[in-house]
Amino acid sequence: GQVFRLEDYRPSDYLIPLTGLTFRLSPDGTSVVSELTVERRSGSTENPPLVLDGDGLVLKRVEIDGTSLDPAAYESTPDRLTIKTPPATQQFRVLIETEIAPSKNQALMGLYRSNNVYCTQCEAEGFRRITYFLDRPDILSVYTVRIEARRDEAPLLLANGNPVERGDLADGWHYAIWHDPFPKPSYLFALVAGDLGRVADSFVTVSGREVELGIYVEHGKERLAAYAMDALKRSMRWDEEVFGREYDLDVFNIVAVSDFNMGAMENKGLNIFNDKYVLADEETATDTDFANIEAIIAHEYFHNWTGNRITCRDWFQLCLKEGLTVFRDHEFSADQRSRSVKRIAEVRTLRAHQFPEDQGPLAHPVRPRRYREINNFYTATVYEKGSEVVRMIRTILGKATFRKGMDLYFERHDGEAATIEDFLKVFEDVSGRDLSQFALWYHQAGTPNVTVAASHDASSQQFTLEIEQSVPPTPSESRKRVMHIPLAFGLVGPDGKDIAYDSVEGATVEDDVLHLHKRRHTVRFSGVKERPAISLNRGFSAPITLSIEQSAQDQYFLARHDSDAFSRWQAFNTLLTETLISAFRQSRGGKPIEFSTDLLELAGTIAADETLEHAFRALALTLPSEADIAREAASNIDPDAILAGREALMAAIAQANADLFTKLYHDLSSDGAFSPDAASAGRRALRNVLLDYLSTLPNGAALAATHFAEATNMTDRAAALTVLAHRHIDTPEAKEALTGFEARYRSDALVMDKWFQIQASAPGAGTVDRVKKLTTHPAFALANPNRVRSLIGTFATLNQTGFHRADGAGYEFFVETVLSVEKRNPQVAARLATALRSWRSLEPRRQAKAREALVTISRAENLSADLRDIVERTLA
Ligand code: HT7
Ligand code: ZN
Repeated sequence: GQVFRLEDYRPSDYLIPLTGLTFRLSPDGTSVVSELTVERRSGSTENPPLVLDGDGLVLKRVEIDGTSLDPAAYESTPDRLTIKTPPATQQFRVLIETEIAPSKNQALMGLYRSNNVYCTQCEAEGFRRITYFLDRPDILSVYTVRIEARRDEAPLLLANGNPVERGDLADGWHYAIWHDPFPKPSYLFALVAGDLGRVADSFVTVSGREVELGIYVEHGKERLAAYAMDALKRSMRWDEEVFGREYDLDVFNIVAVSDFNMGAMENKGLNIFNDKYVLADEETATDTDFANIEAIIAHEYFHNWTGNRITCRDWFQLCLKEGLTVFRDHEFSADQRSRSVKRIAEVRTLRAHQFPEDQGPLAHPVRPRRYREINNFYTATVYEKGSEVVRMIRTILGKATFRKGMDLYFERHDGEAATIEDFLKVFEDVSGRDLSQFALWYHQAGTPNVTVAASHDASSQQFTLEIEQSVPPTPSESRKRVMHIPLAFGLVGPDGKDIAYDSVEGATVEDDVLHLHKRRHTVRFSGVKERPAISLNRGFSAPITLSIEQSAQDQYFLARHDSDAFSRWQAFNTLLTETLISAFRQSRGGKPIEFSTDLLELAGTIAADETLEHAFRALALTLPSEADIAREAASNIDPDAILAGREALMAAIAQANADLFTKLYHDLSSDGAFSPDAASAGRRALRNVLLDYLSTLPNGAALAATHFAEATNMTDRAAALTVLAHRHIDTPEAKEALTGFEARYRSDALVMDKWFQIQASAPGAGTVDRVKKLTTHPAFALANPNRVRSLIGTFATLNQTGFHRADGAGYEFFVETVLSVEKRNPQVAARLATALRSWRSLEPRRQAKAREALVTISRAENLSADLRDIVERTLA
């Protein structure tokens, strides 16, 4: 396949200032007439061929300036239309008619059908599956779109921008015209046509303009969009208040569809969502679902400024919109909920998804320099690490200067297709700082390691840190440069308060942030009478791995007393992780597993500490996952031994705190009405974590069965079902709960996804066969990405013991499934295949089986570019 390189970027010879599109919609034969105003790039006196992108298109006709084009004057293939000698005028008009078949489109890119609704997905390169175009993000055009459809089939006709006109046509057809005044790249084009229910509301912007809001869902599901609508209005207000960004069209529409490759899409004025991220009520959605809906509604809305008004020059700049918009949605959720709890959750996600990517064969810089398939670069690195990089800019500049930089960014680049260099430049300009070393965070792949040794000298009252950074090699980048790492810190005194020091030398310190610019630093704090405990990387100020030589005593102390909530969580989590790694090694060596009573007691202290938020306590008590343990242990991984060690620690903590946990569990039962707010969700989270512990004790299955039977919301019901299916699968209680759940929700696809997920993640050798059998369940469909992700994706990413079964049965099933998904939807298949990326850290026997699986995929016939790219990089 072709390799695209950042350094090969050239502006296009032609621009398309205006685009008119007319769709005559029919499932098997939709006509698309595109009328383009094409312009030569200013200053250019030549008229080179006009080469338009296509993808599987059928061309019907071409006209230039109103005259049909002689077939000798152009060349067309399904993937390209070349107009050999365009008119020599500065501007000319091109008319192109193509025919497409939305009903046959199973890749869900371009124009397709989901539940009989016509919808589009154009990012990254889907527009070329609709019509020939300069399908690249630096070609900004003003679109006018006319949609024609049968009124009975599609009473609703939506496109980007503002509605202009609608009316009837002959033979039961009708039309609507939409105009989007803001120039946009083709990847933001969208159209929806069908028969949907509507939830209407309105929003008055800060300057007093009224915006009509609409959320469109399947008929009968309108009630389930109430939470999403509320989240939308909160997002709109927040962006005004925190970033000074006002909405700019008369309408803002969101459509929920059930077949969607990703979470949602920020098309200008017409966001299209995976219905999983719109529909919710307490009966069907968990607290995590509510939080995700809030975050994704906000994320897509925030793209209106970061992505749409200012877009990307090319796809190498993807993090310009994605990292920044993730940062904005993180800040929004932090303001709506608990900031410290949100931060802990973010870091857990980063470590679970981005660290393994950065530390494995698929590692790439936040701004990659090359790609073969852009769809494979919508990654945790671009999104989550991209957000962390923006957060570091704010840490370095301070909040006020950061905001000035953002204001300048919007002022300077509105209406443009920008680059990471443009983004960094605004912050250099407002701060007067040189960010060239900092820019390595965008250009250099890999997670930096920072090692720290601390020492105190009472006689000279000096506290010294020996700090060293290193970035491990990553594919095609063996030598790494030294990075600027901002580490927020505190020196914690015996009373738990941060102590003051007289002066510091050896590194720059500003506002309790230590700035590392060199490979090694010796940092000396003077005027430090007593040896403090060092709390480093507070709030996770830099996305690094940190190893500090620290006594267990200090770690316990920080876990009890650090004033920074994140670091307090981190200290306890580090204690747990170290314990679990040694438990894993003991279990692998066939030794009995023992735990320190201090640790078991501390778990009880945290659980009962009323000064801590419920959600914080729930997060602290959630043991590192099997995948977390595997990642931290790094090599020679045996998932069975990891599971055994983790289960042993669960049980030991539960036994040591049985009475306390039982009492807390009962005290936390809810009496009032359901609310999805963060405080109520926190109570449920803590109670459900306690259930998990208590279910390891005698009568655990009965307790979980009662929890299940008495649940009045999906959060509690799913938590109980998980405990039953994961820890007590062979009991009658588990069987009854699984059947009861299935009977109750059989016709609700999104809830059935949870039923698939819970079973697919059940540990143990038996799960492979159960998952295989579930692929024939009537609620399962290989063509639907949500179903595939729930059953197959969950099995491959959240089931360490099942997927990595020692005999390779998990892999065999996986390979077969990935290859059948690929036939319809290469993008979803490629993403599934990334589940094998950490194969080299497995113990030798599993490693060989995993490699065999990858090789089998790589040898399949007619492998898609998407899947080939992932598999070849994973094996390299
Ligand atoms: N910007 C959106 C990306 C997206 C996407 C990319 C490739 C294929 C399908 C897709 N659907 C959505 C999502 C976002 O970050 O907001
Ligand atoms: Zn995004």
